Amino acid sequence: MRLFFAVFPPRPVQRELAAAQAALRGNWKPVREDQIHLTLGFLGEVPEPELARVRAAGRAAAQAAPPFRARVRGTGFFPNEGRPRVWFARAEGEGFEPLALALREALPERLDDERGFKAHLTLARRKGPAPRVAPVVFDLEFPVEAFVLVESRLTPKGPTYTILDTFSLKERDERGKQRTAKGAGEHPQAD
Ligand code: 2AM
Repeated sequence: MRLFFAVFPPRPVQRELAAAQAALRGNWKPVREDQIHLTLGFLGEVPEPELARVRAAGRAAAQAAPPFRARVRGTGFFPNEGRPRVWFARAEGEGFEPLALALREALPERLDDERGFKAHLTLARRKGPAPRVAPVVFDLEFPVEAFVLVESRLTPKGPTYTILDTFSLKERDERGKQRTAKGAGEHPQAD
């Protein structure tokens, strides 16, 4: 089974990100709106007997960061602007790196991508000749309270994703608890 760990933004955020895909011209393949996500770790093909270990790694990594807020502001290209293959929205958030690192430490033989972790949400993949897309500025924010383990099945119509497990991020200390306690919140939940 082909597996990856990811954070899925809420639907309204996915909708705004997908709206930017209208600017694509040529052979760019947009990511389907409800599949827009941020990969914390791509495991590739994993034999089924290893699944329990992968789930355990997810549970352990969920301790690496309390809930946090993610921000999405701008776009970029992988591997570079000159020969773009992936068009993405850059994500920031204090928990992304610790979570990706904790997963990598728990599953070093599966998550040893030497390119390093770059928090991003892929918006489109280039399949042939296509012009670059002008930079887009977003003003998006969303709470990250969990990440998921996803099974991806590749089909001629595109991938299908099945969520196998959800790992909630937990507040760990008194300070953290106060931050989200009713009435003491710095971040009113308007969304
Ligand atoms: P991407 O968004 O940068 O393309 C599922 O395929 C997810 O795993 C994608 O979001 C993809 O990241 C990520 N991924 C990382 N390495 C991959 C690889 N070698 N092959 C396919 N997907 C990979």
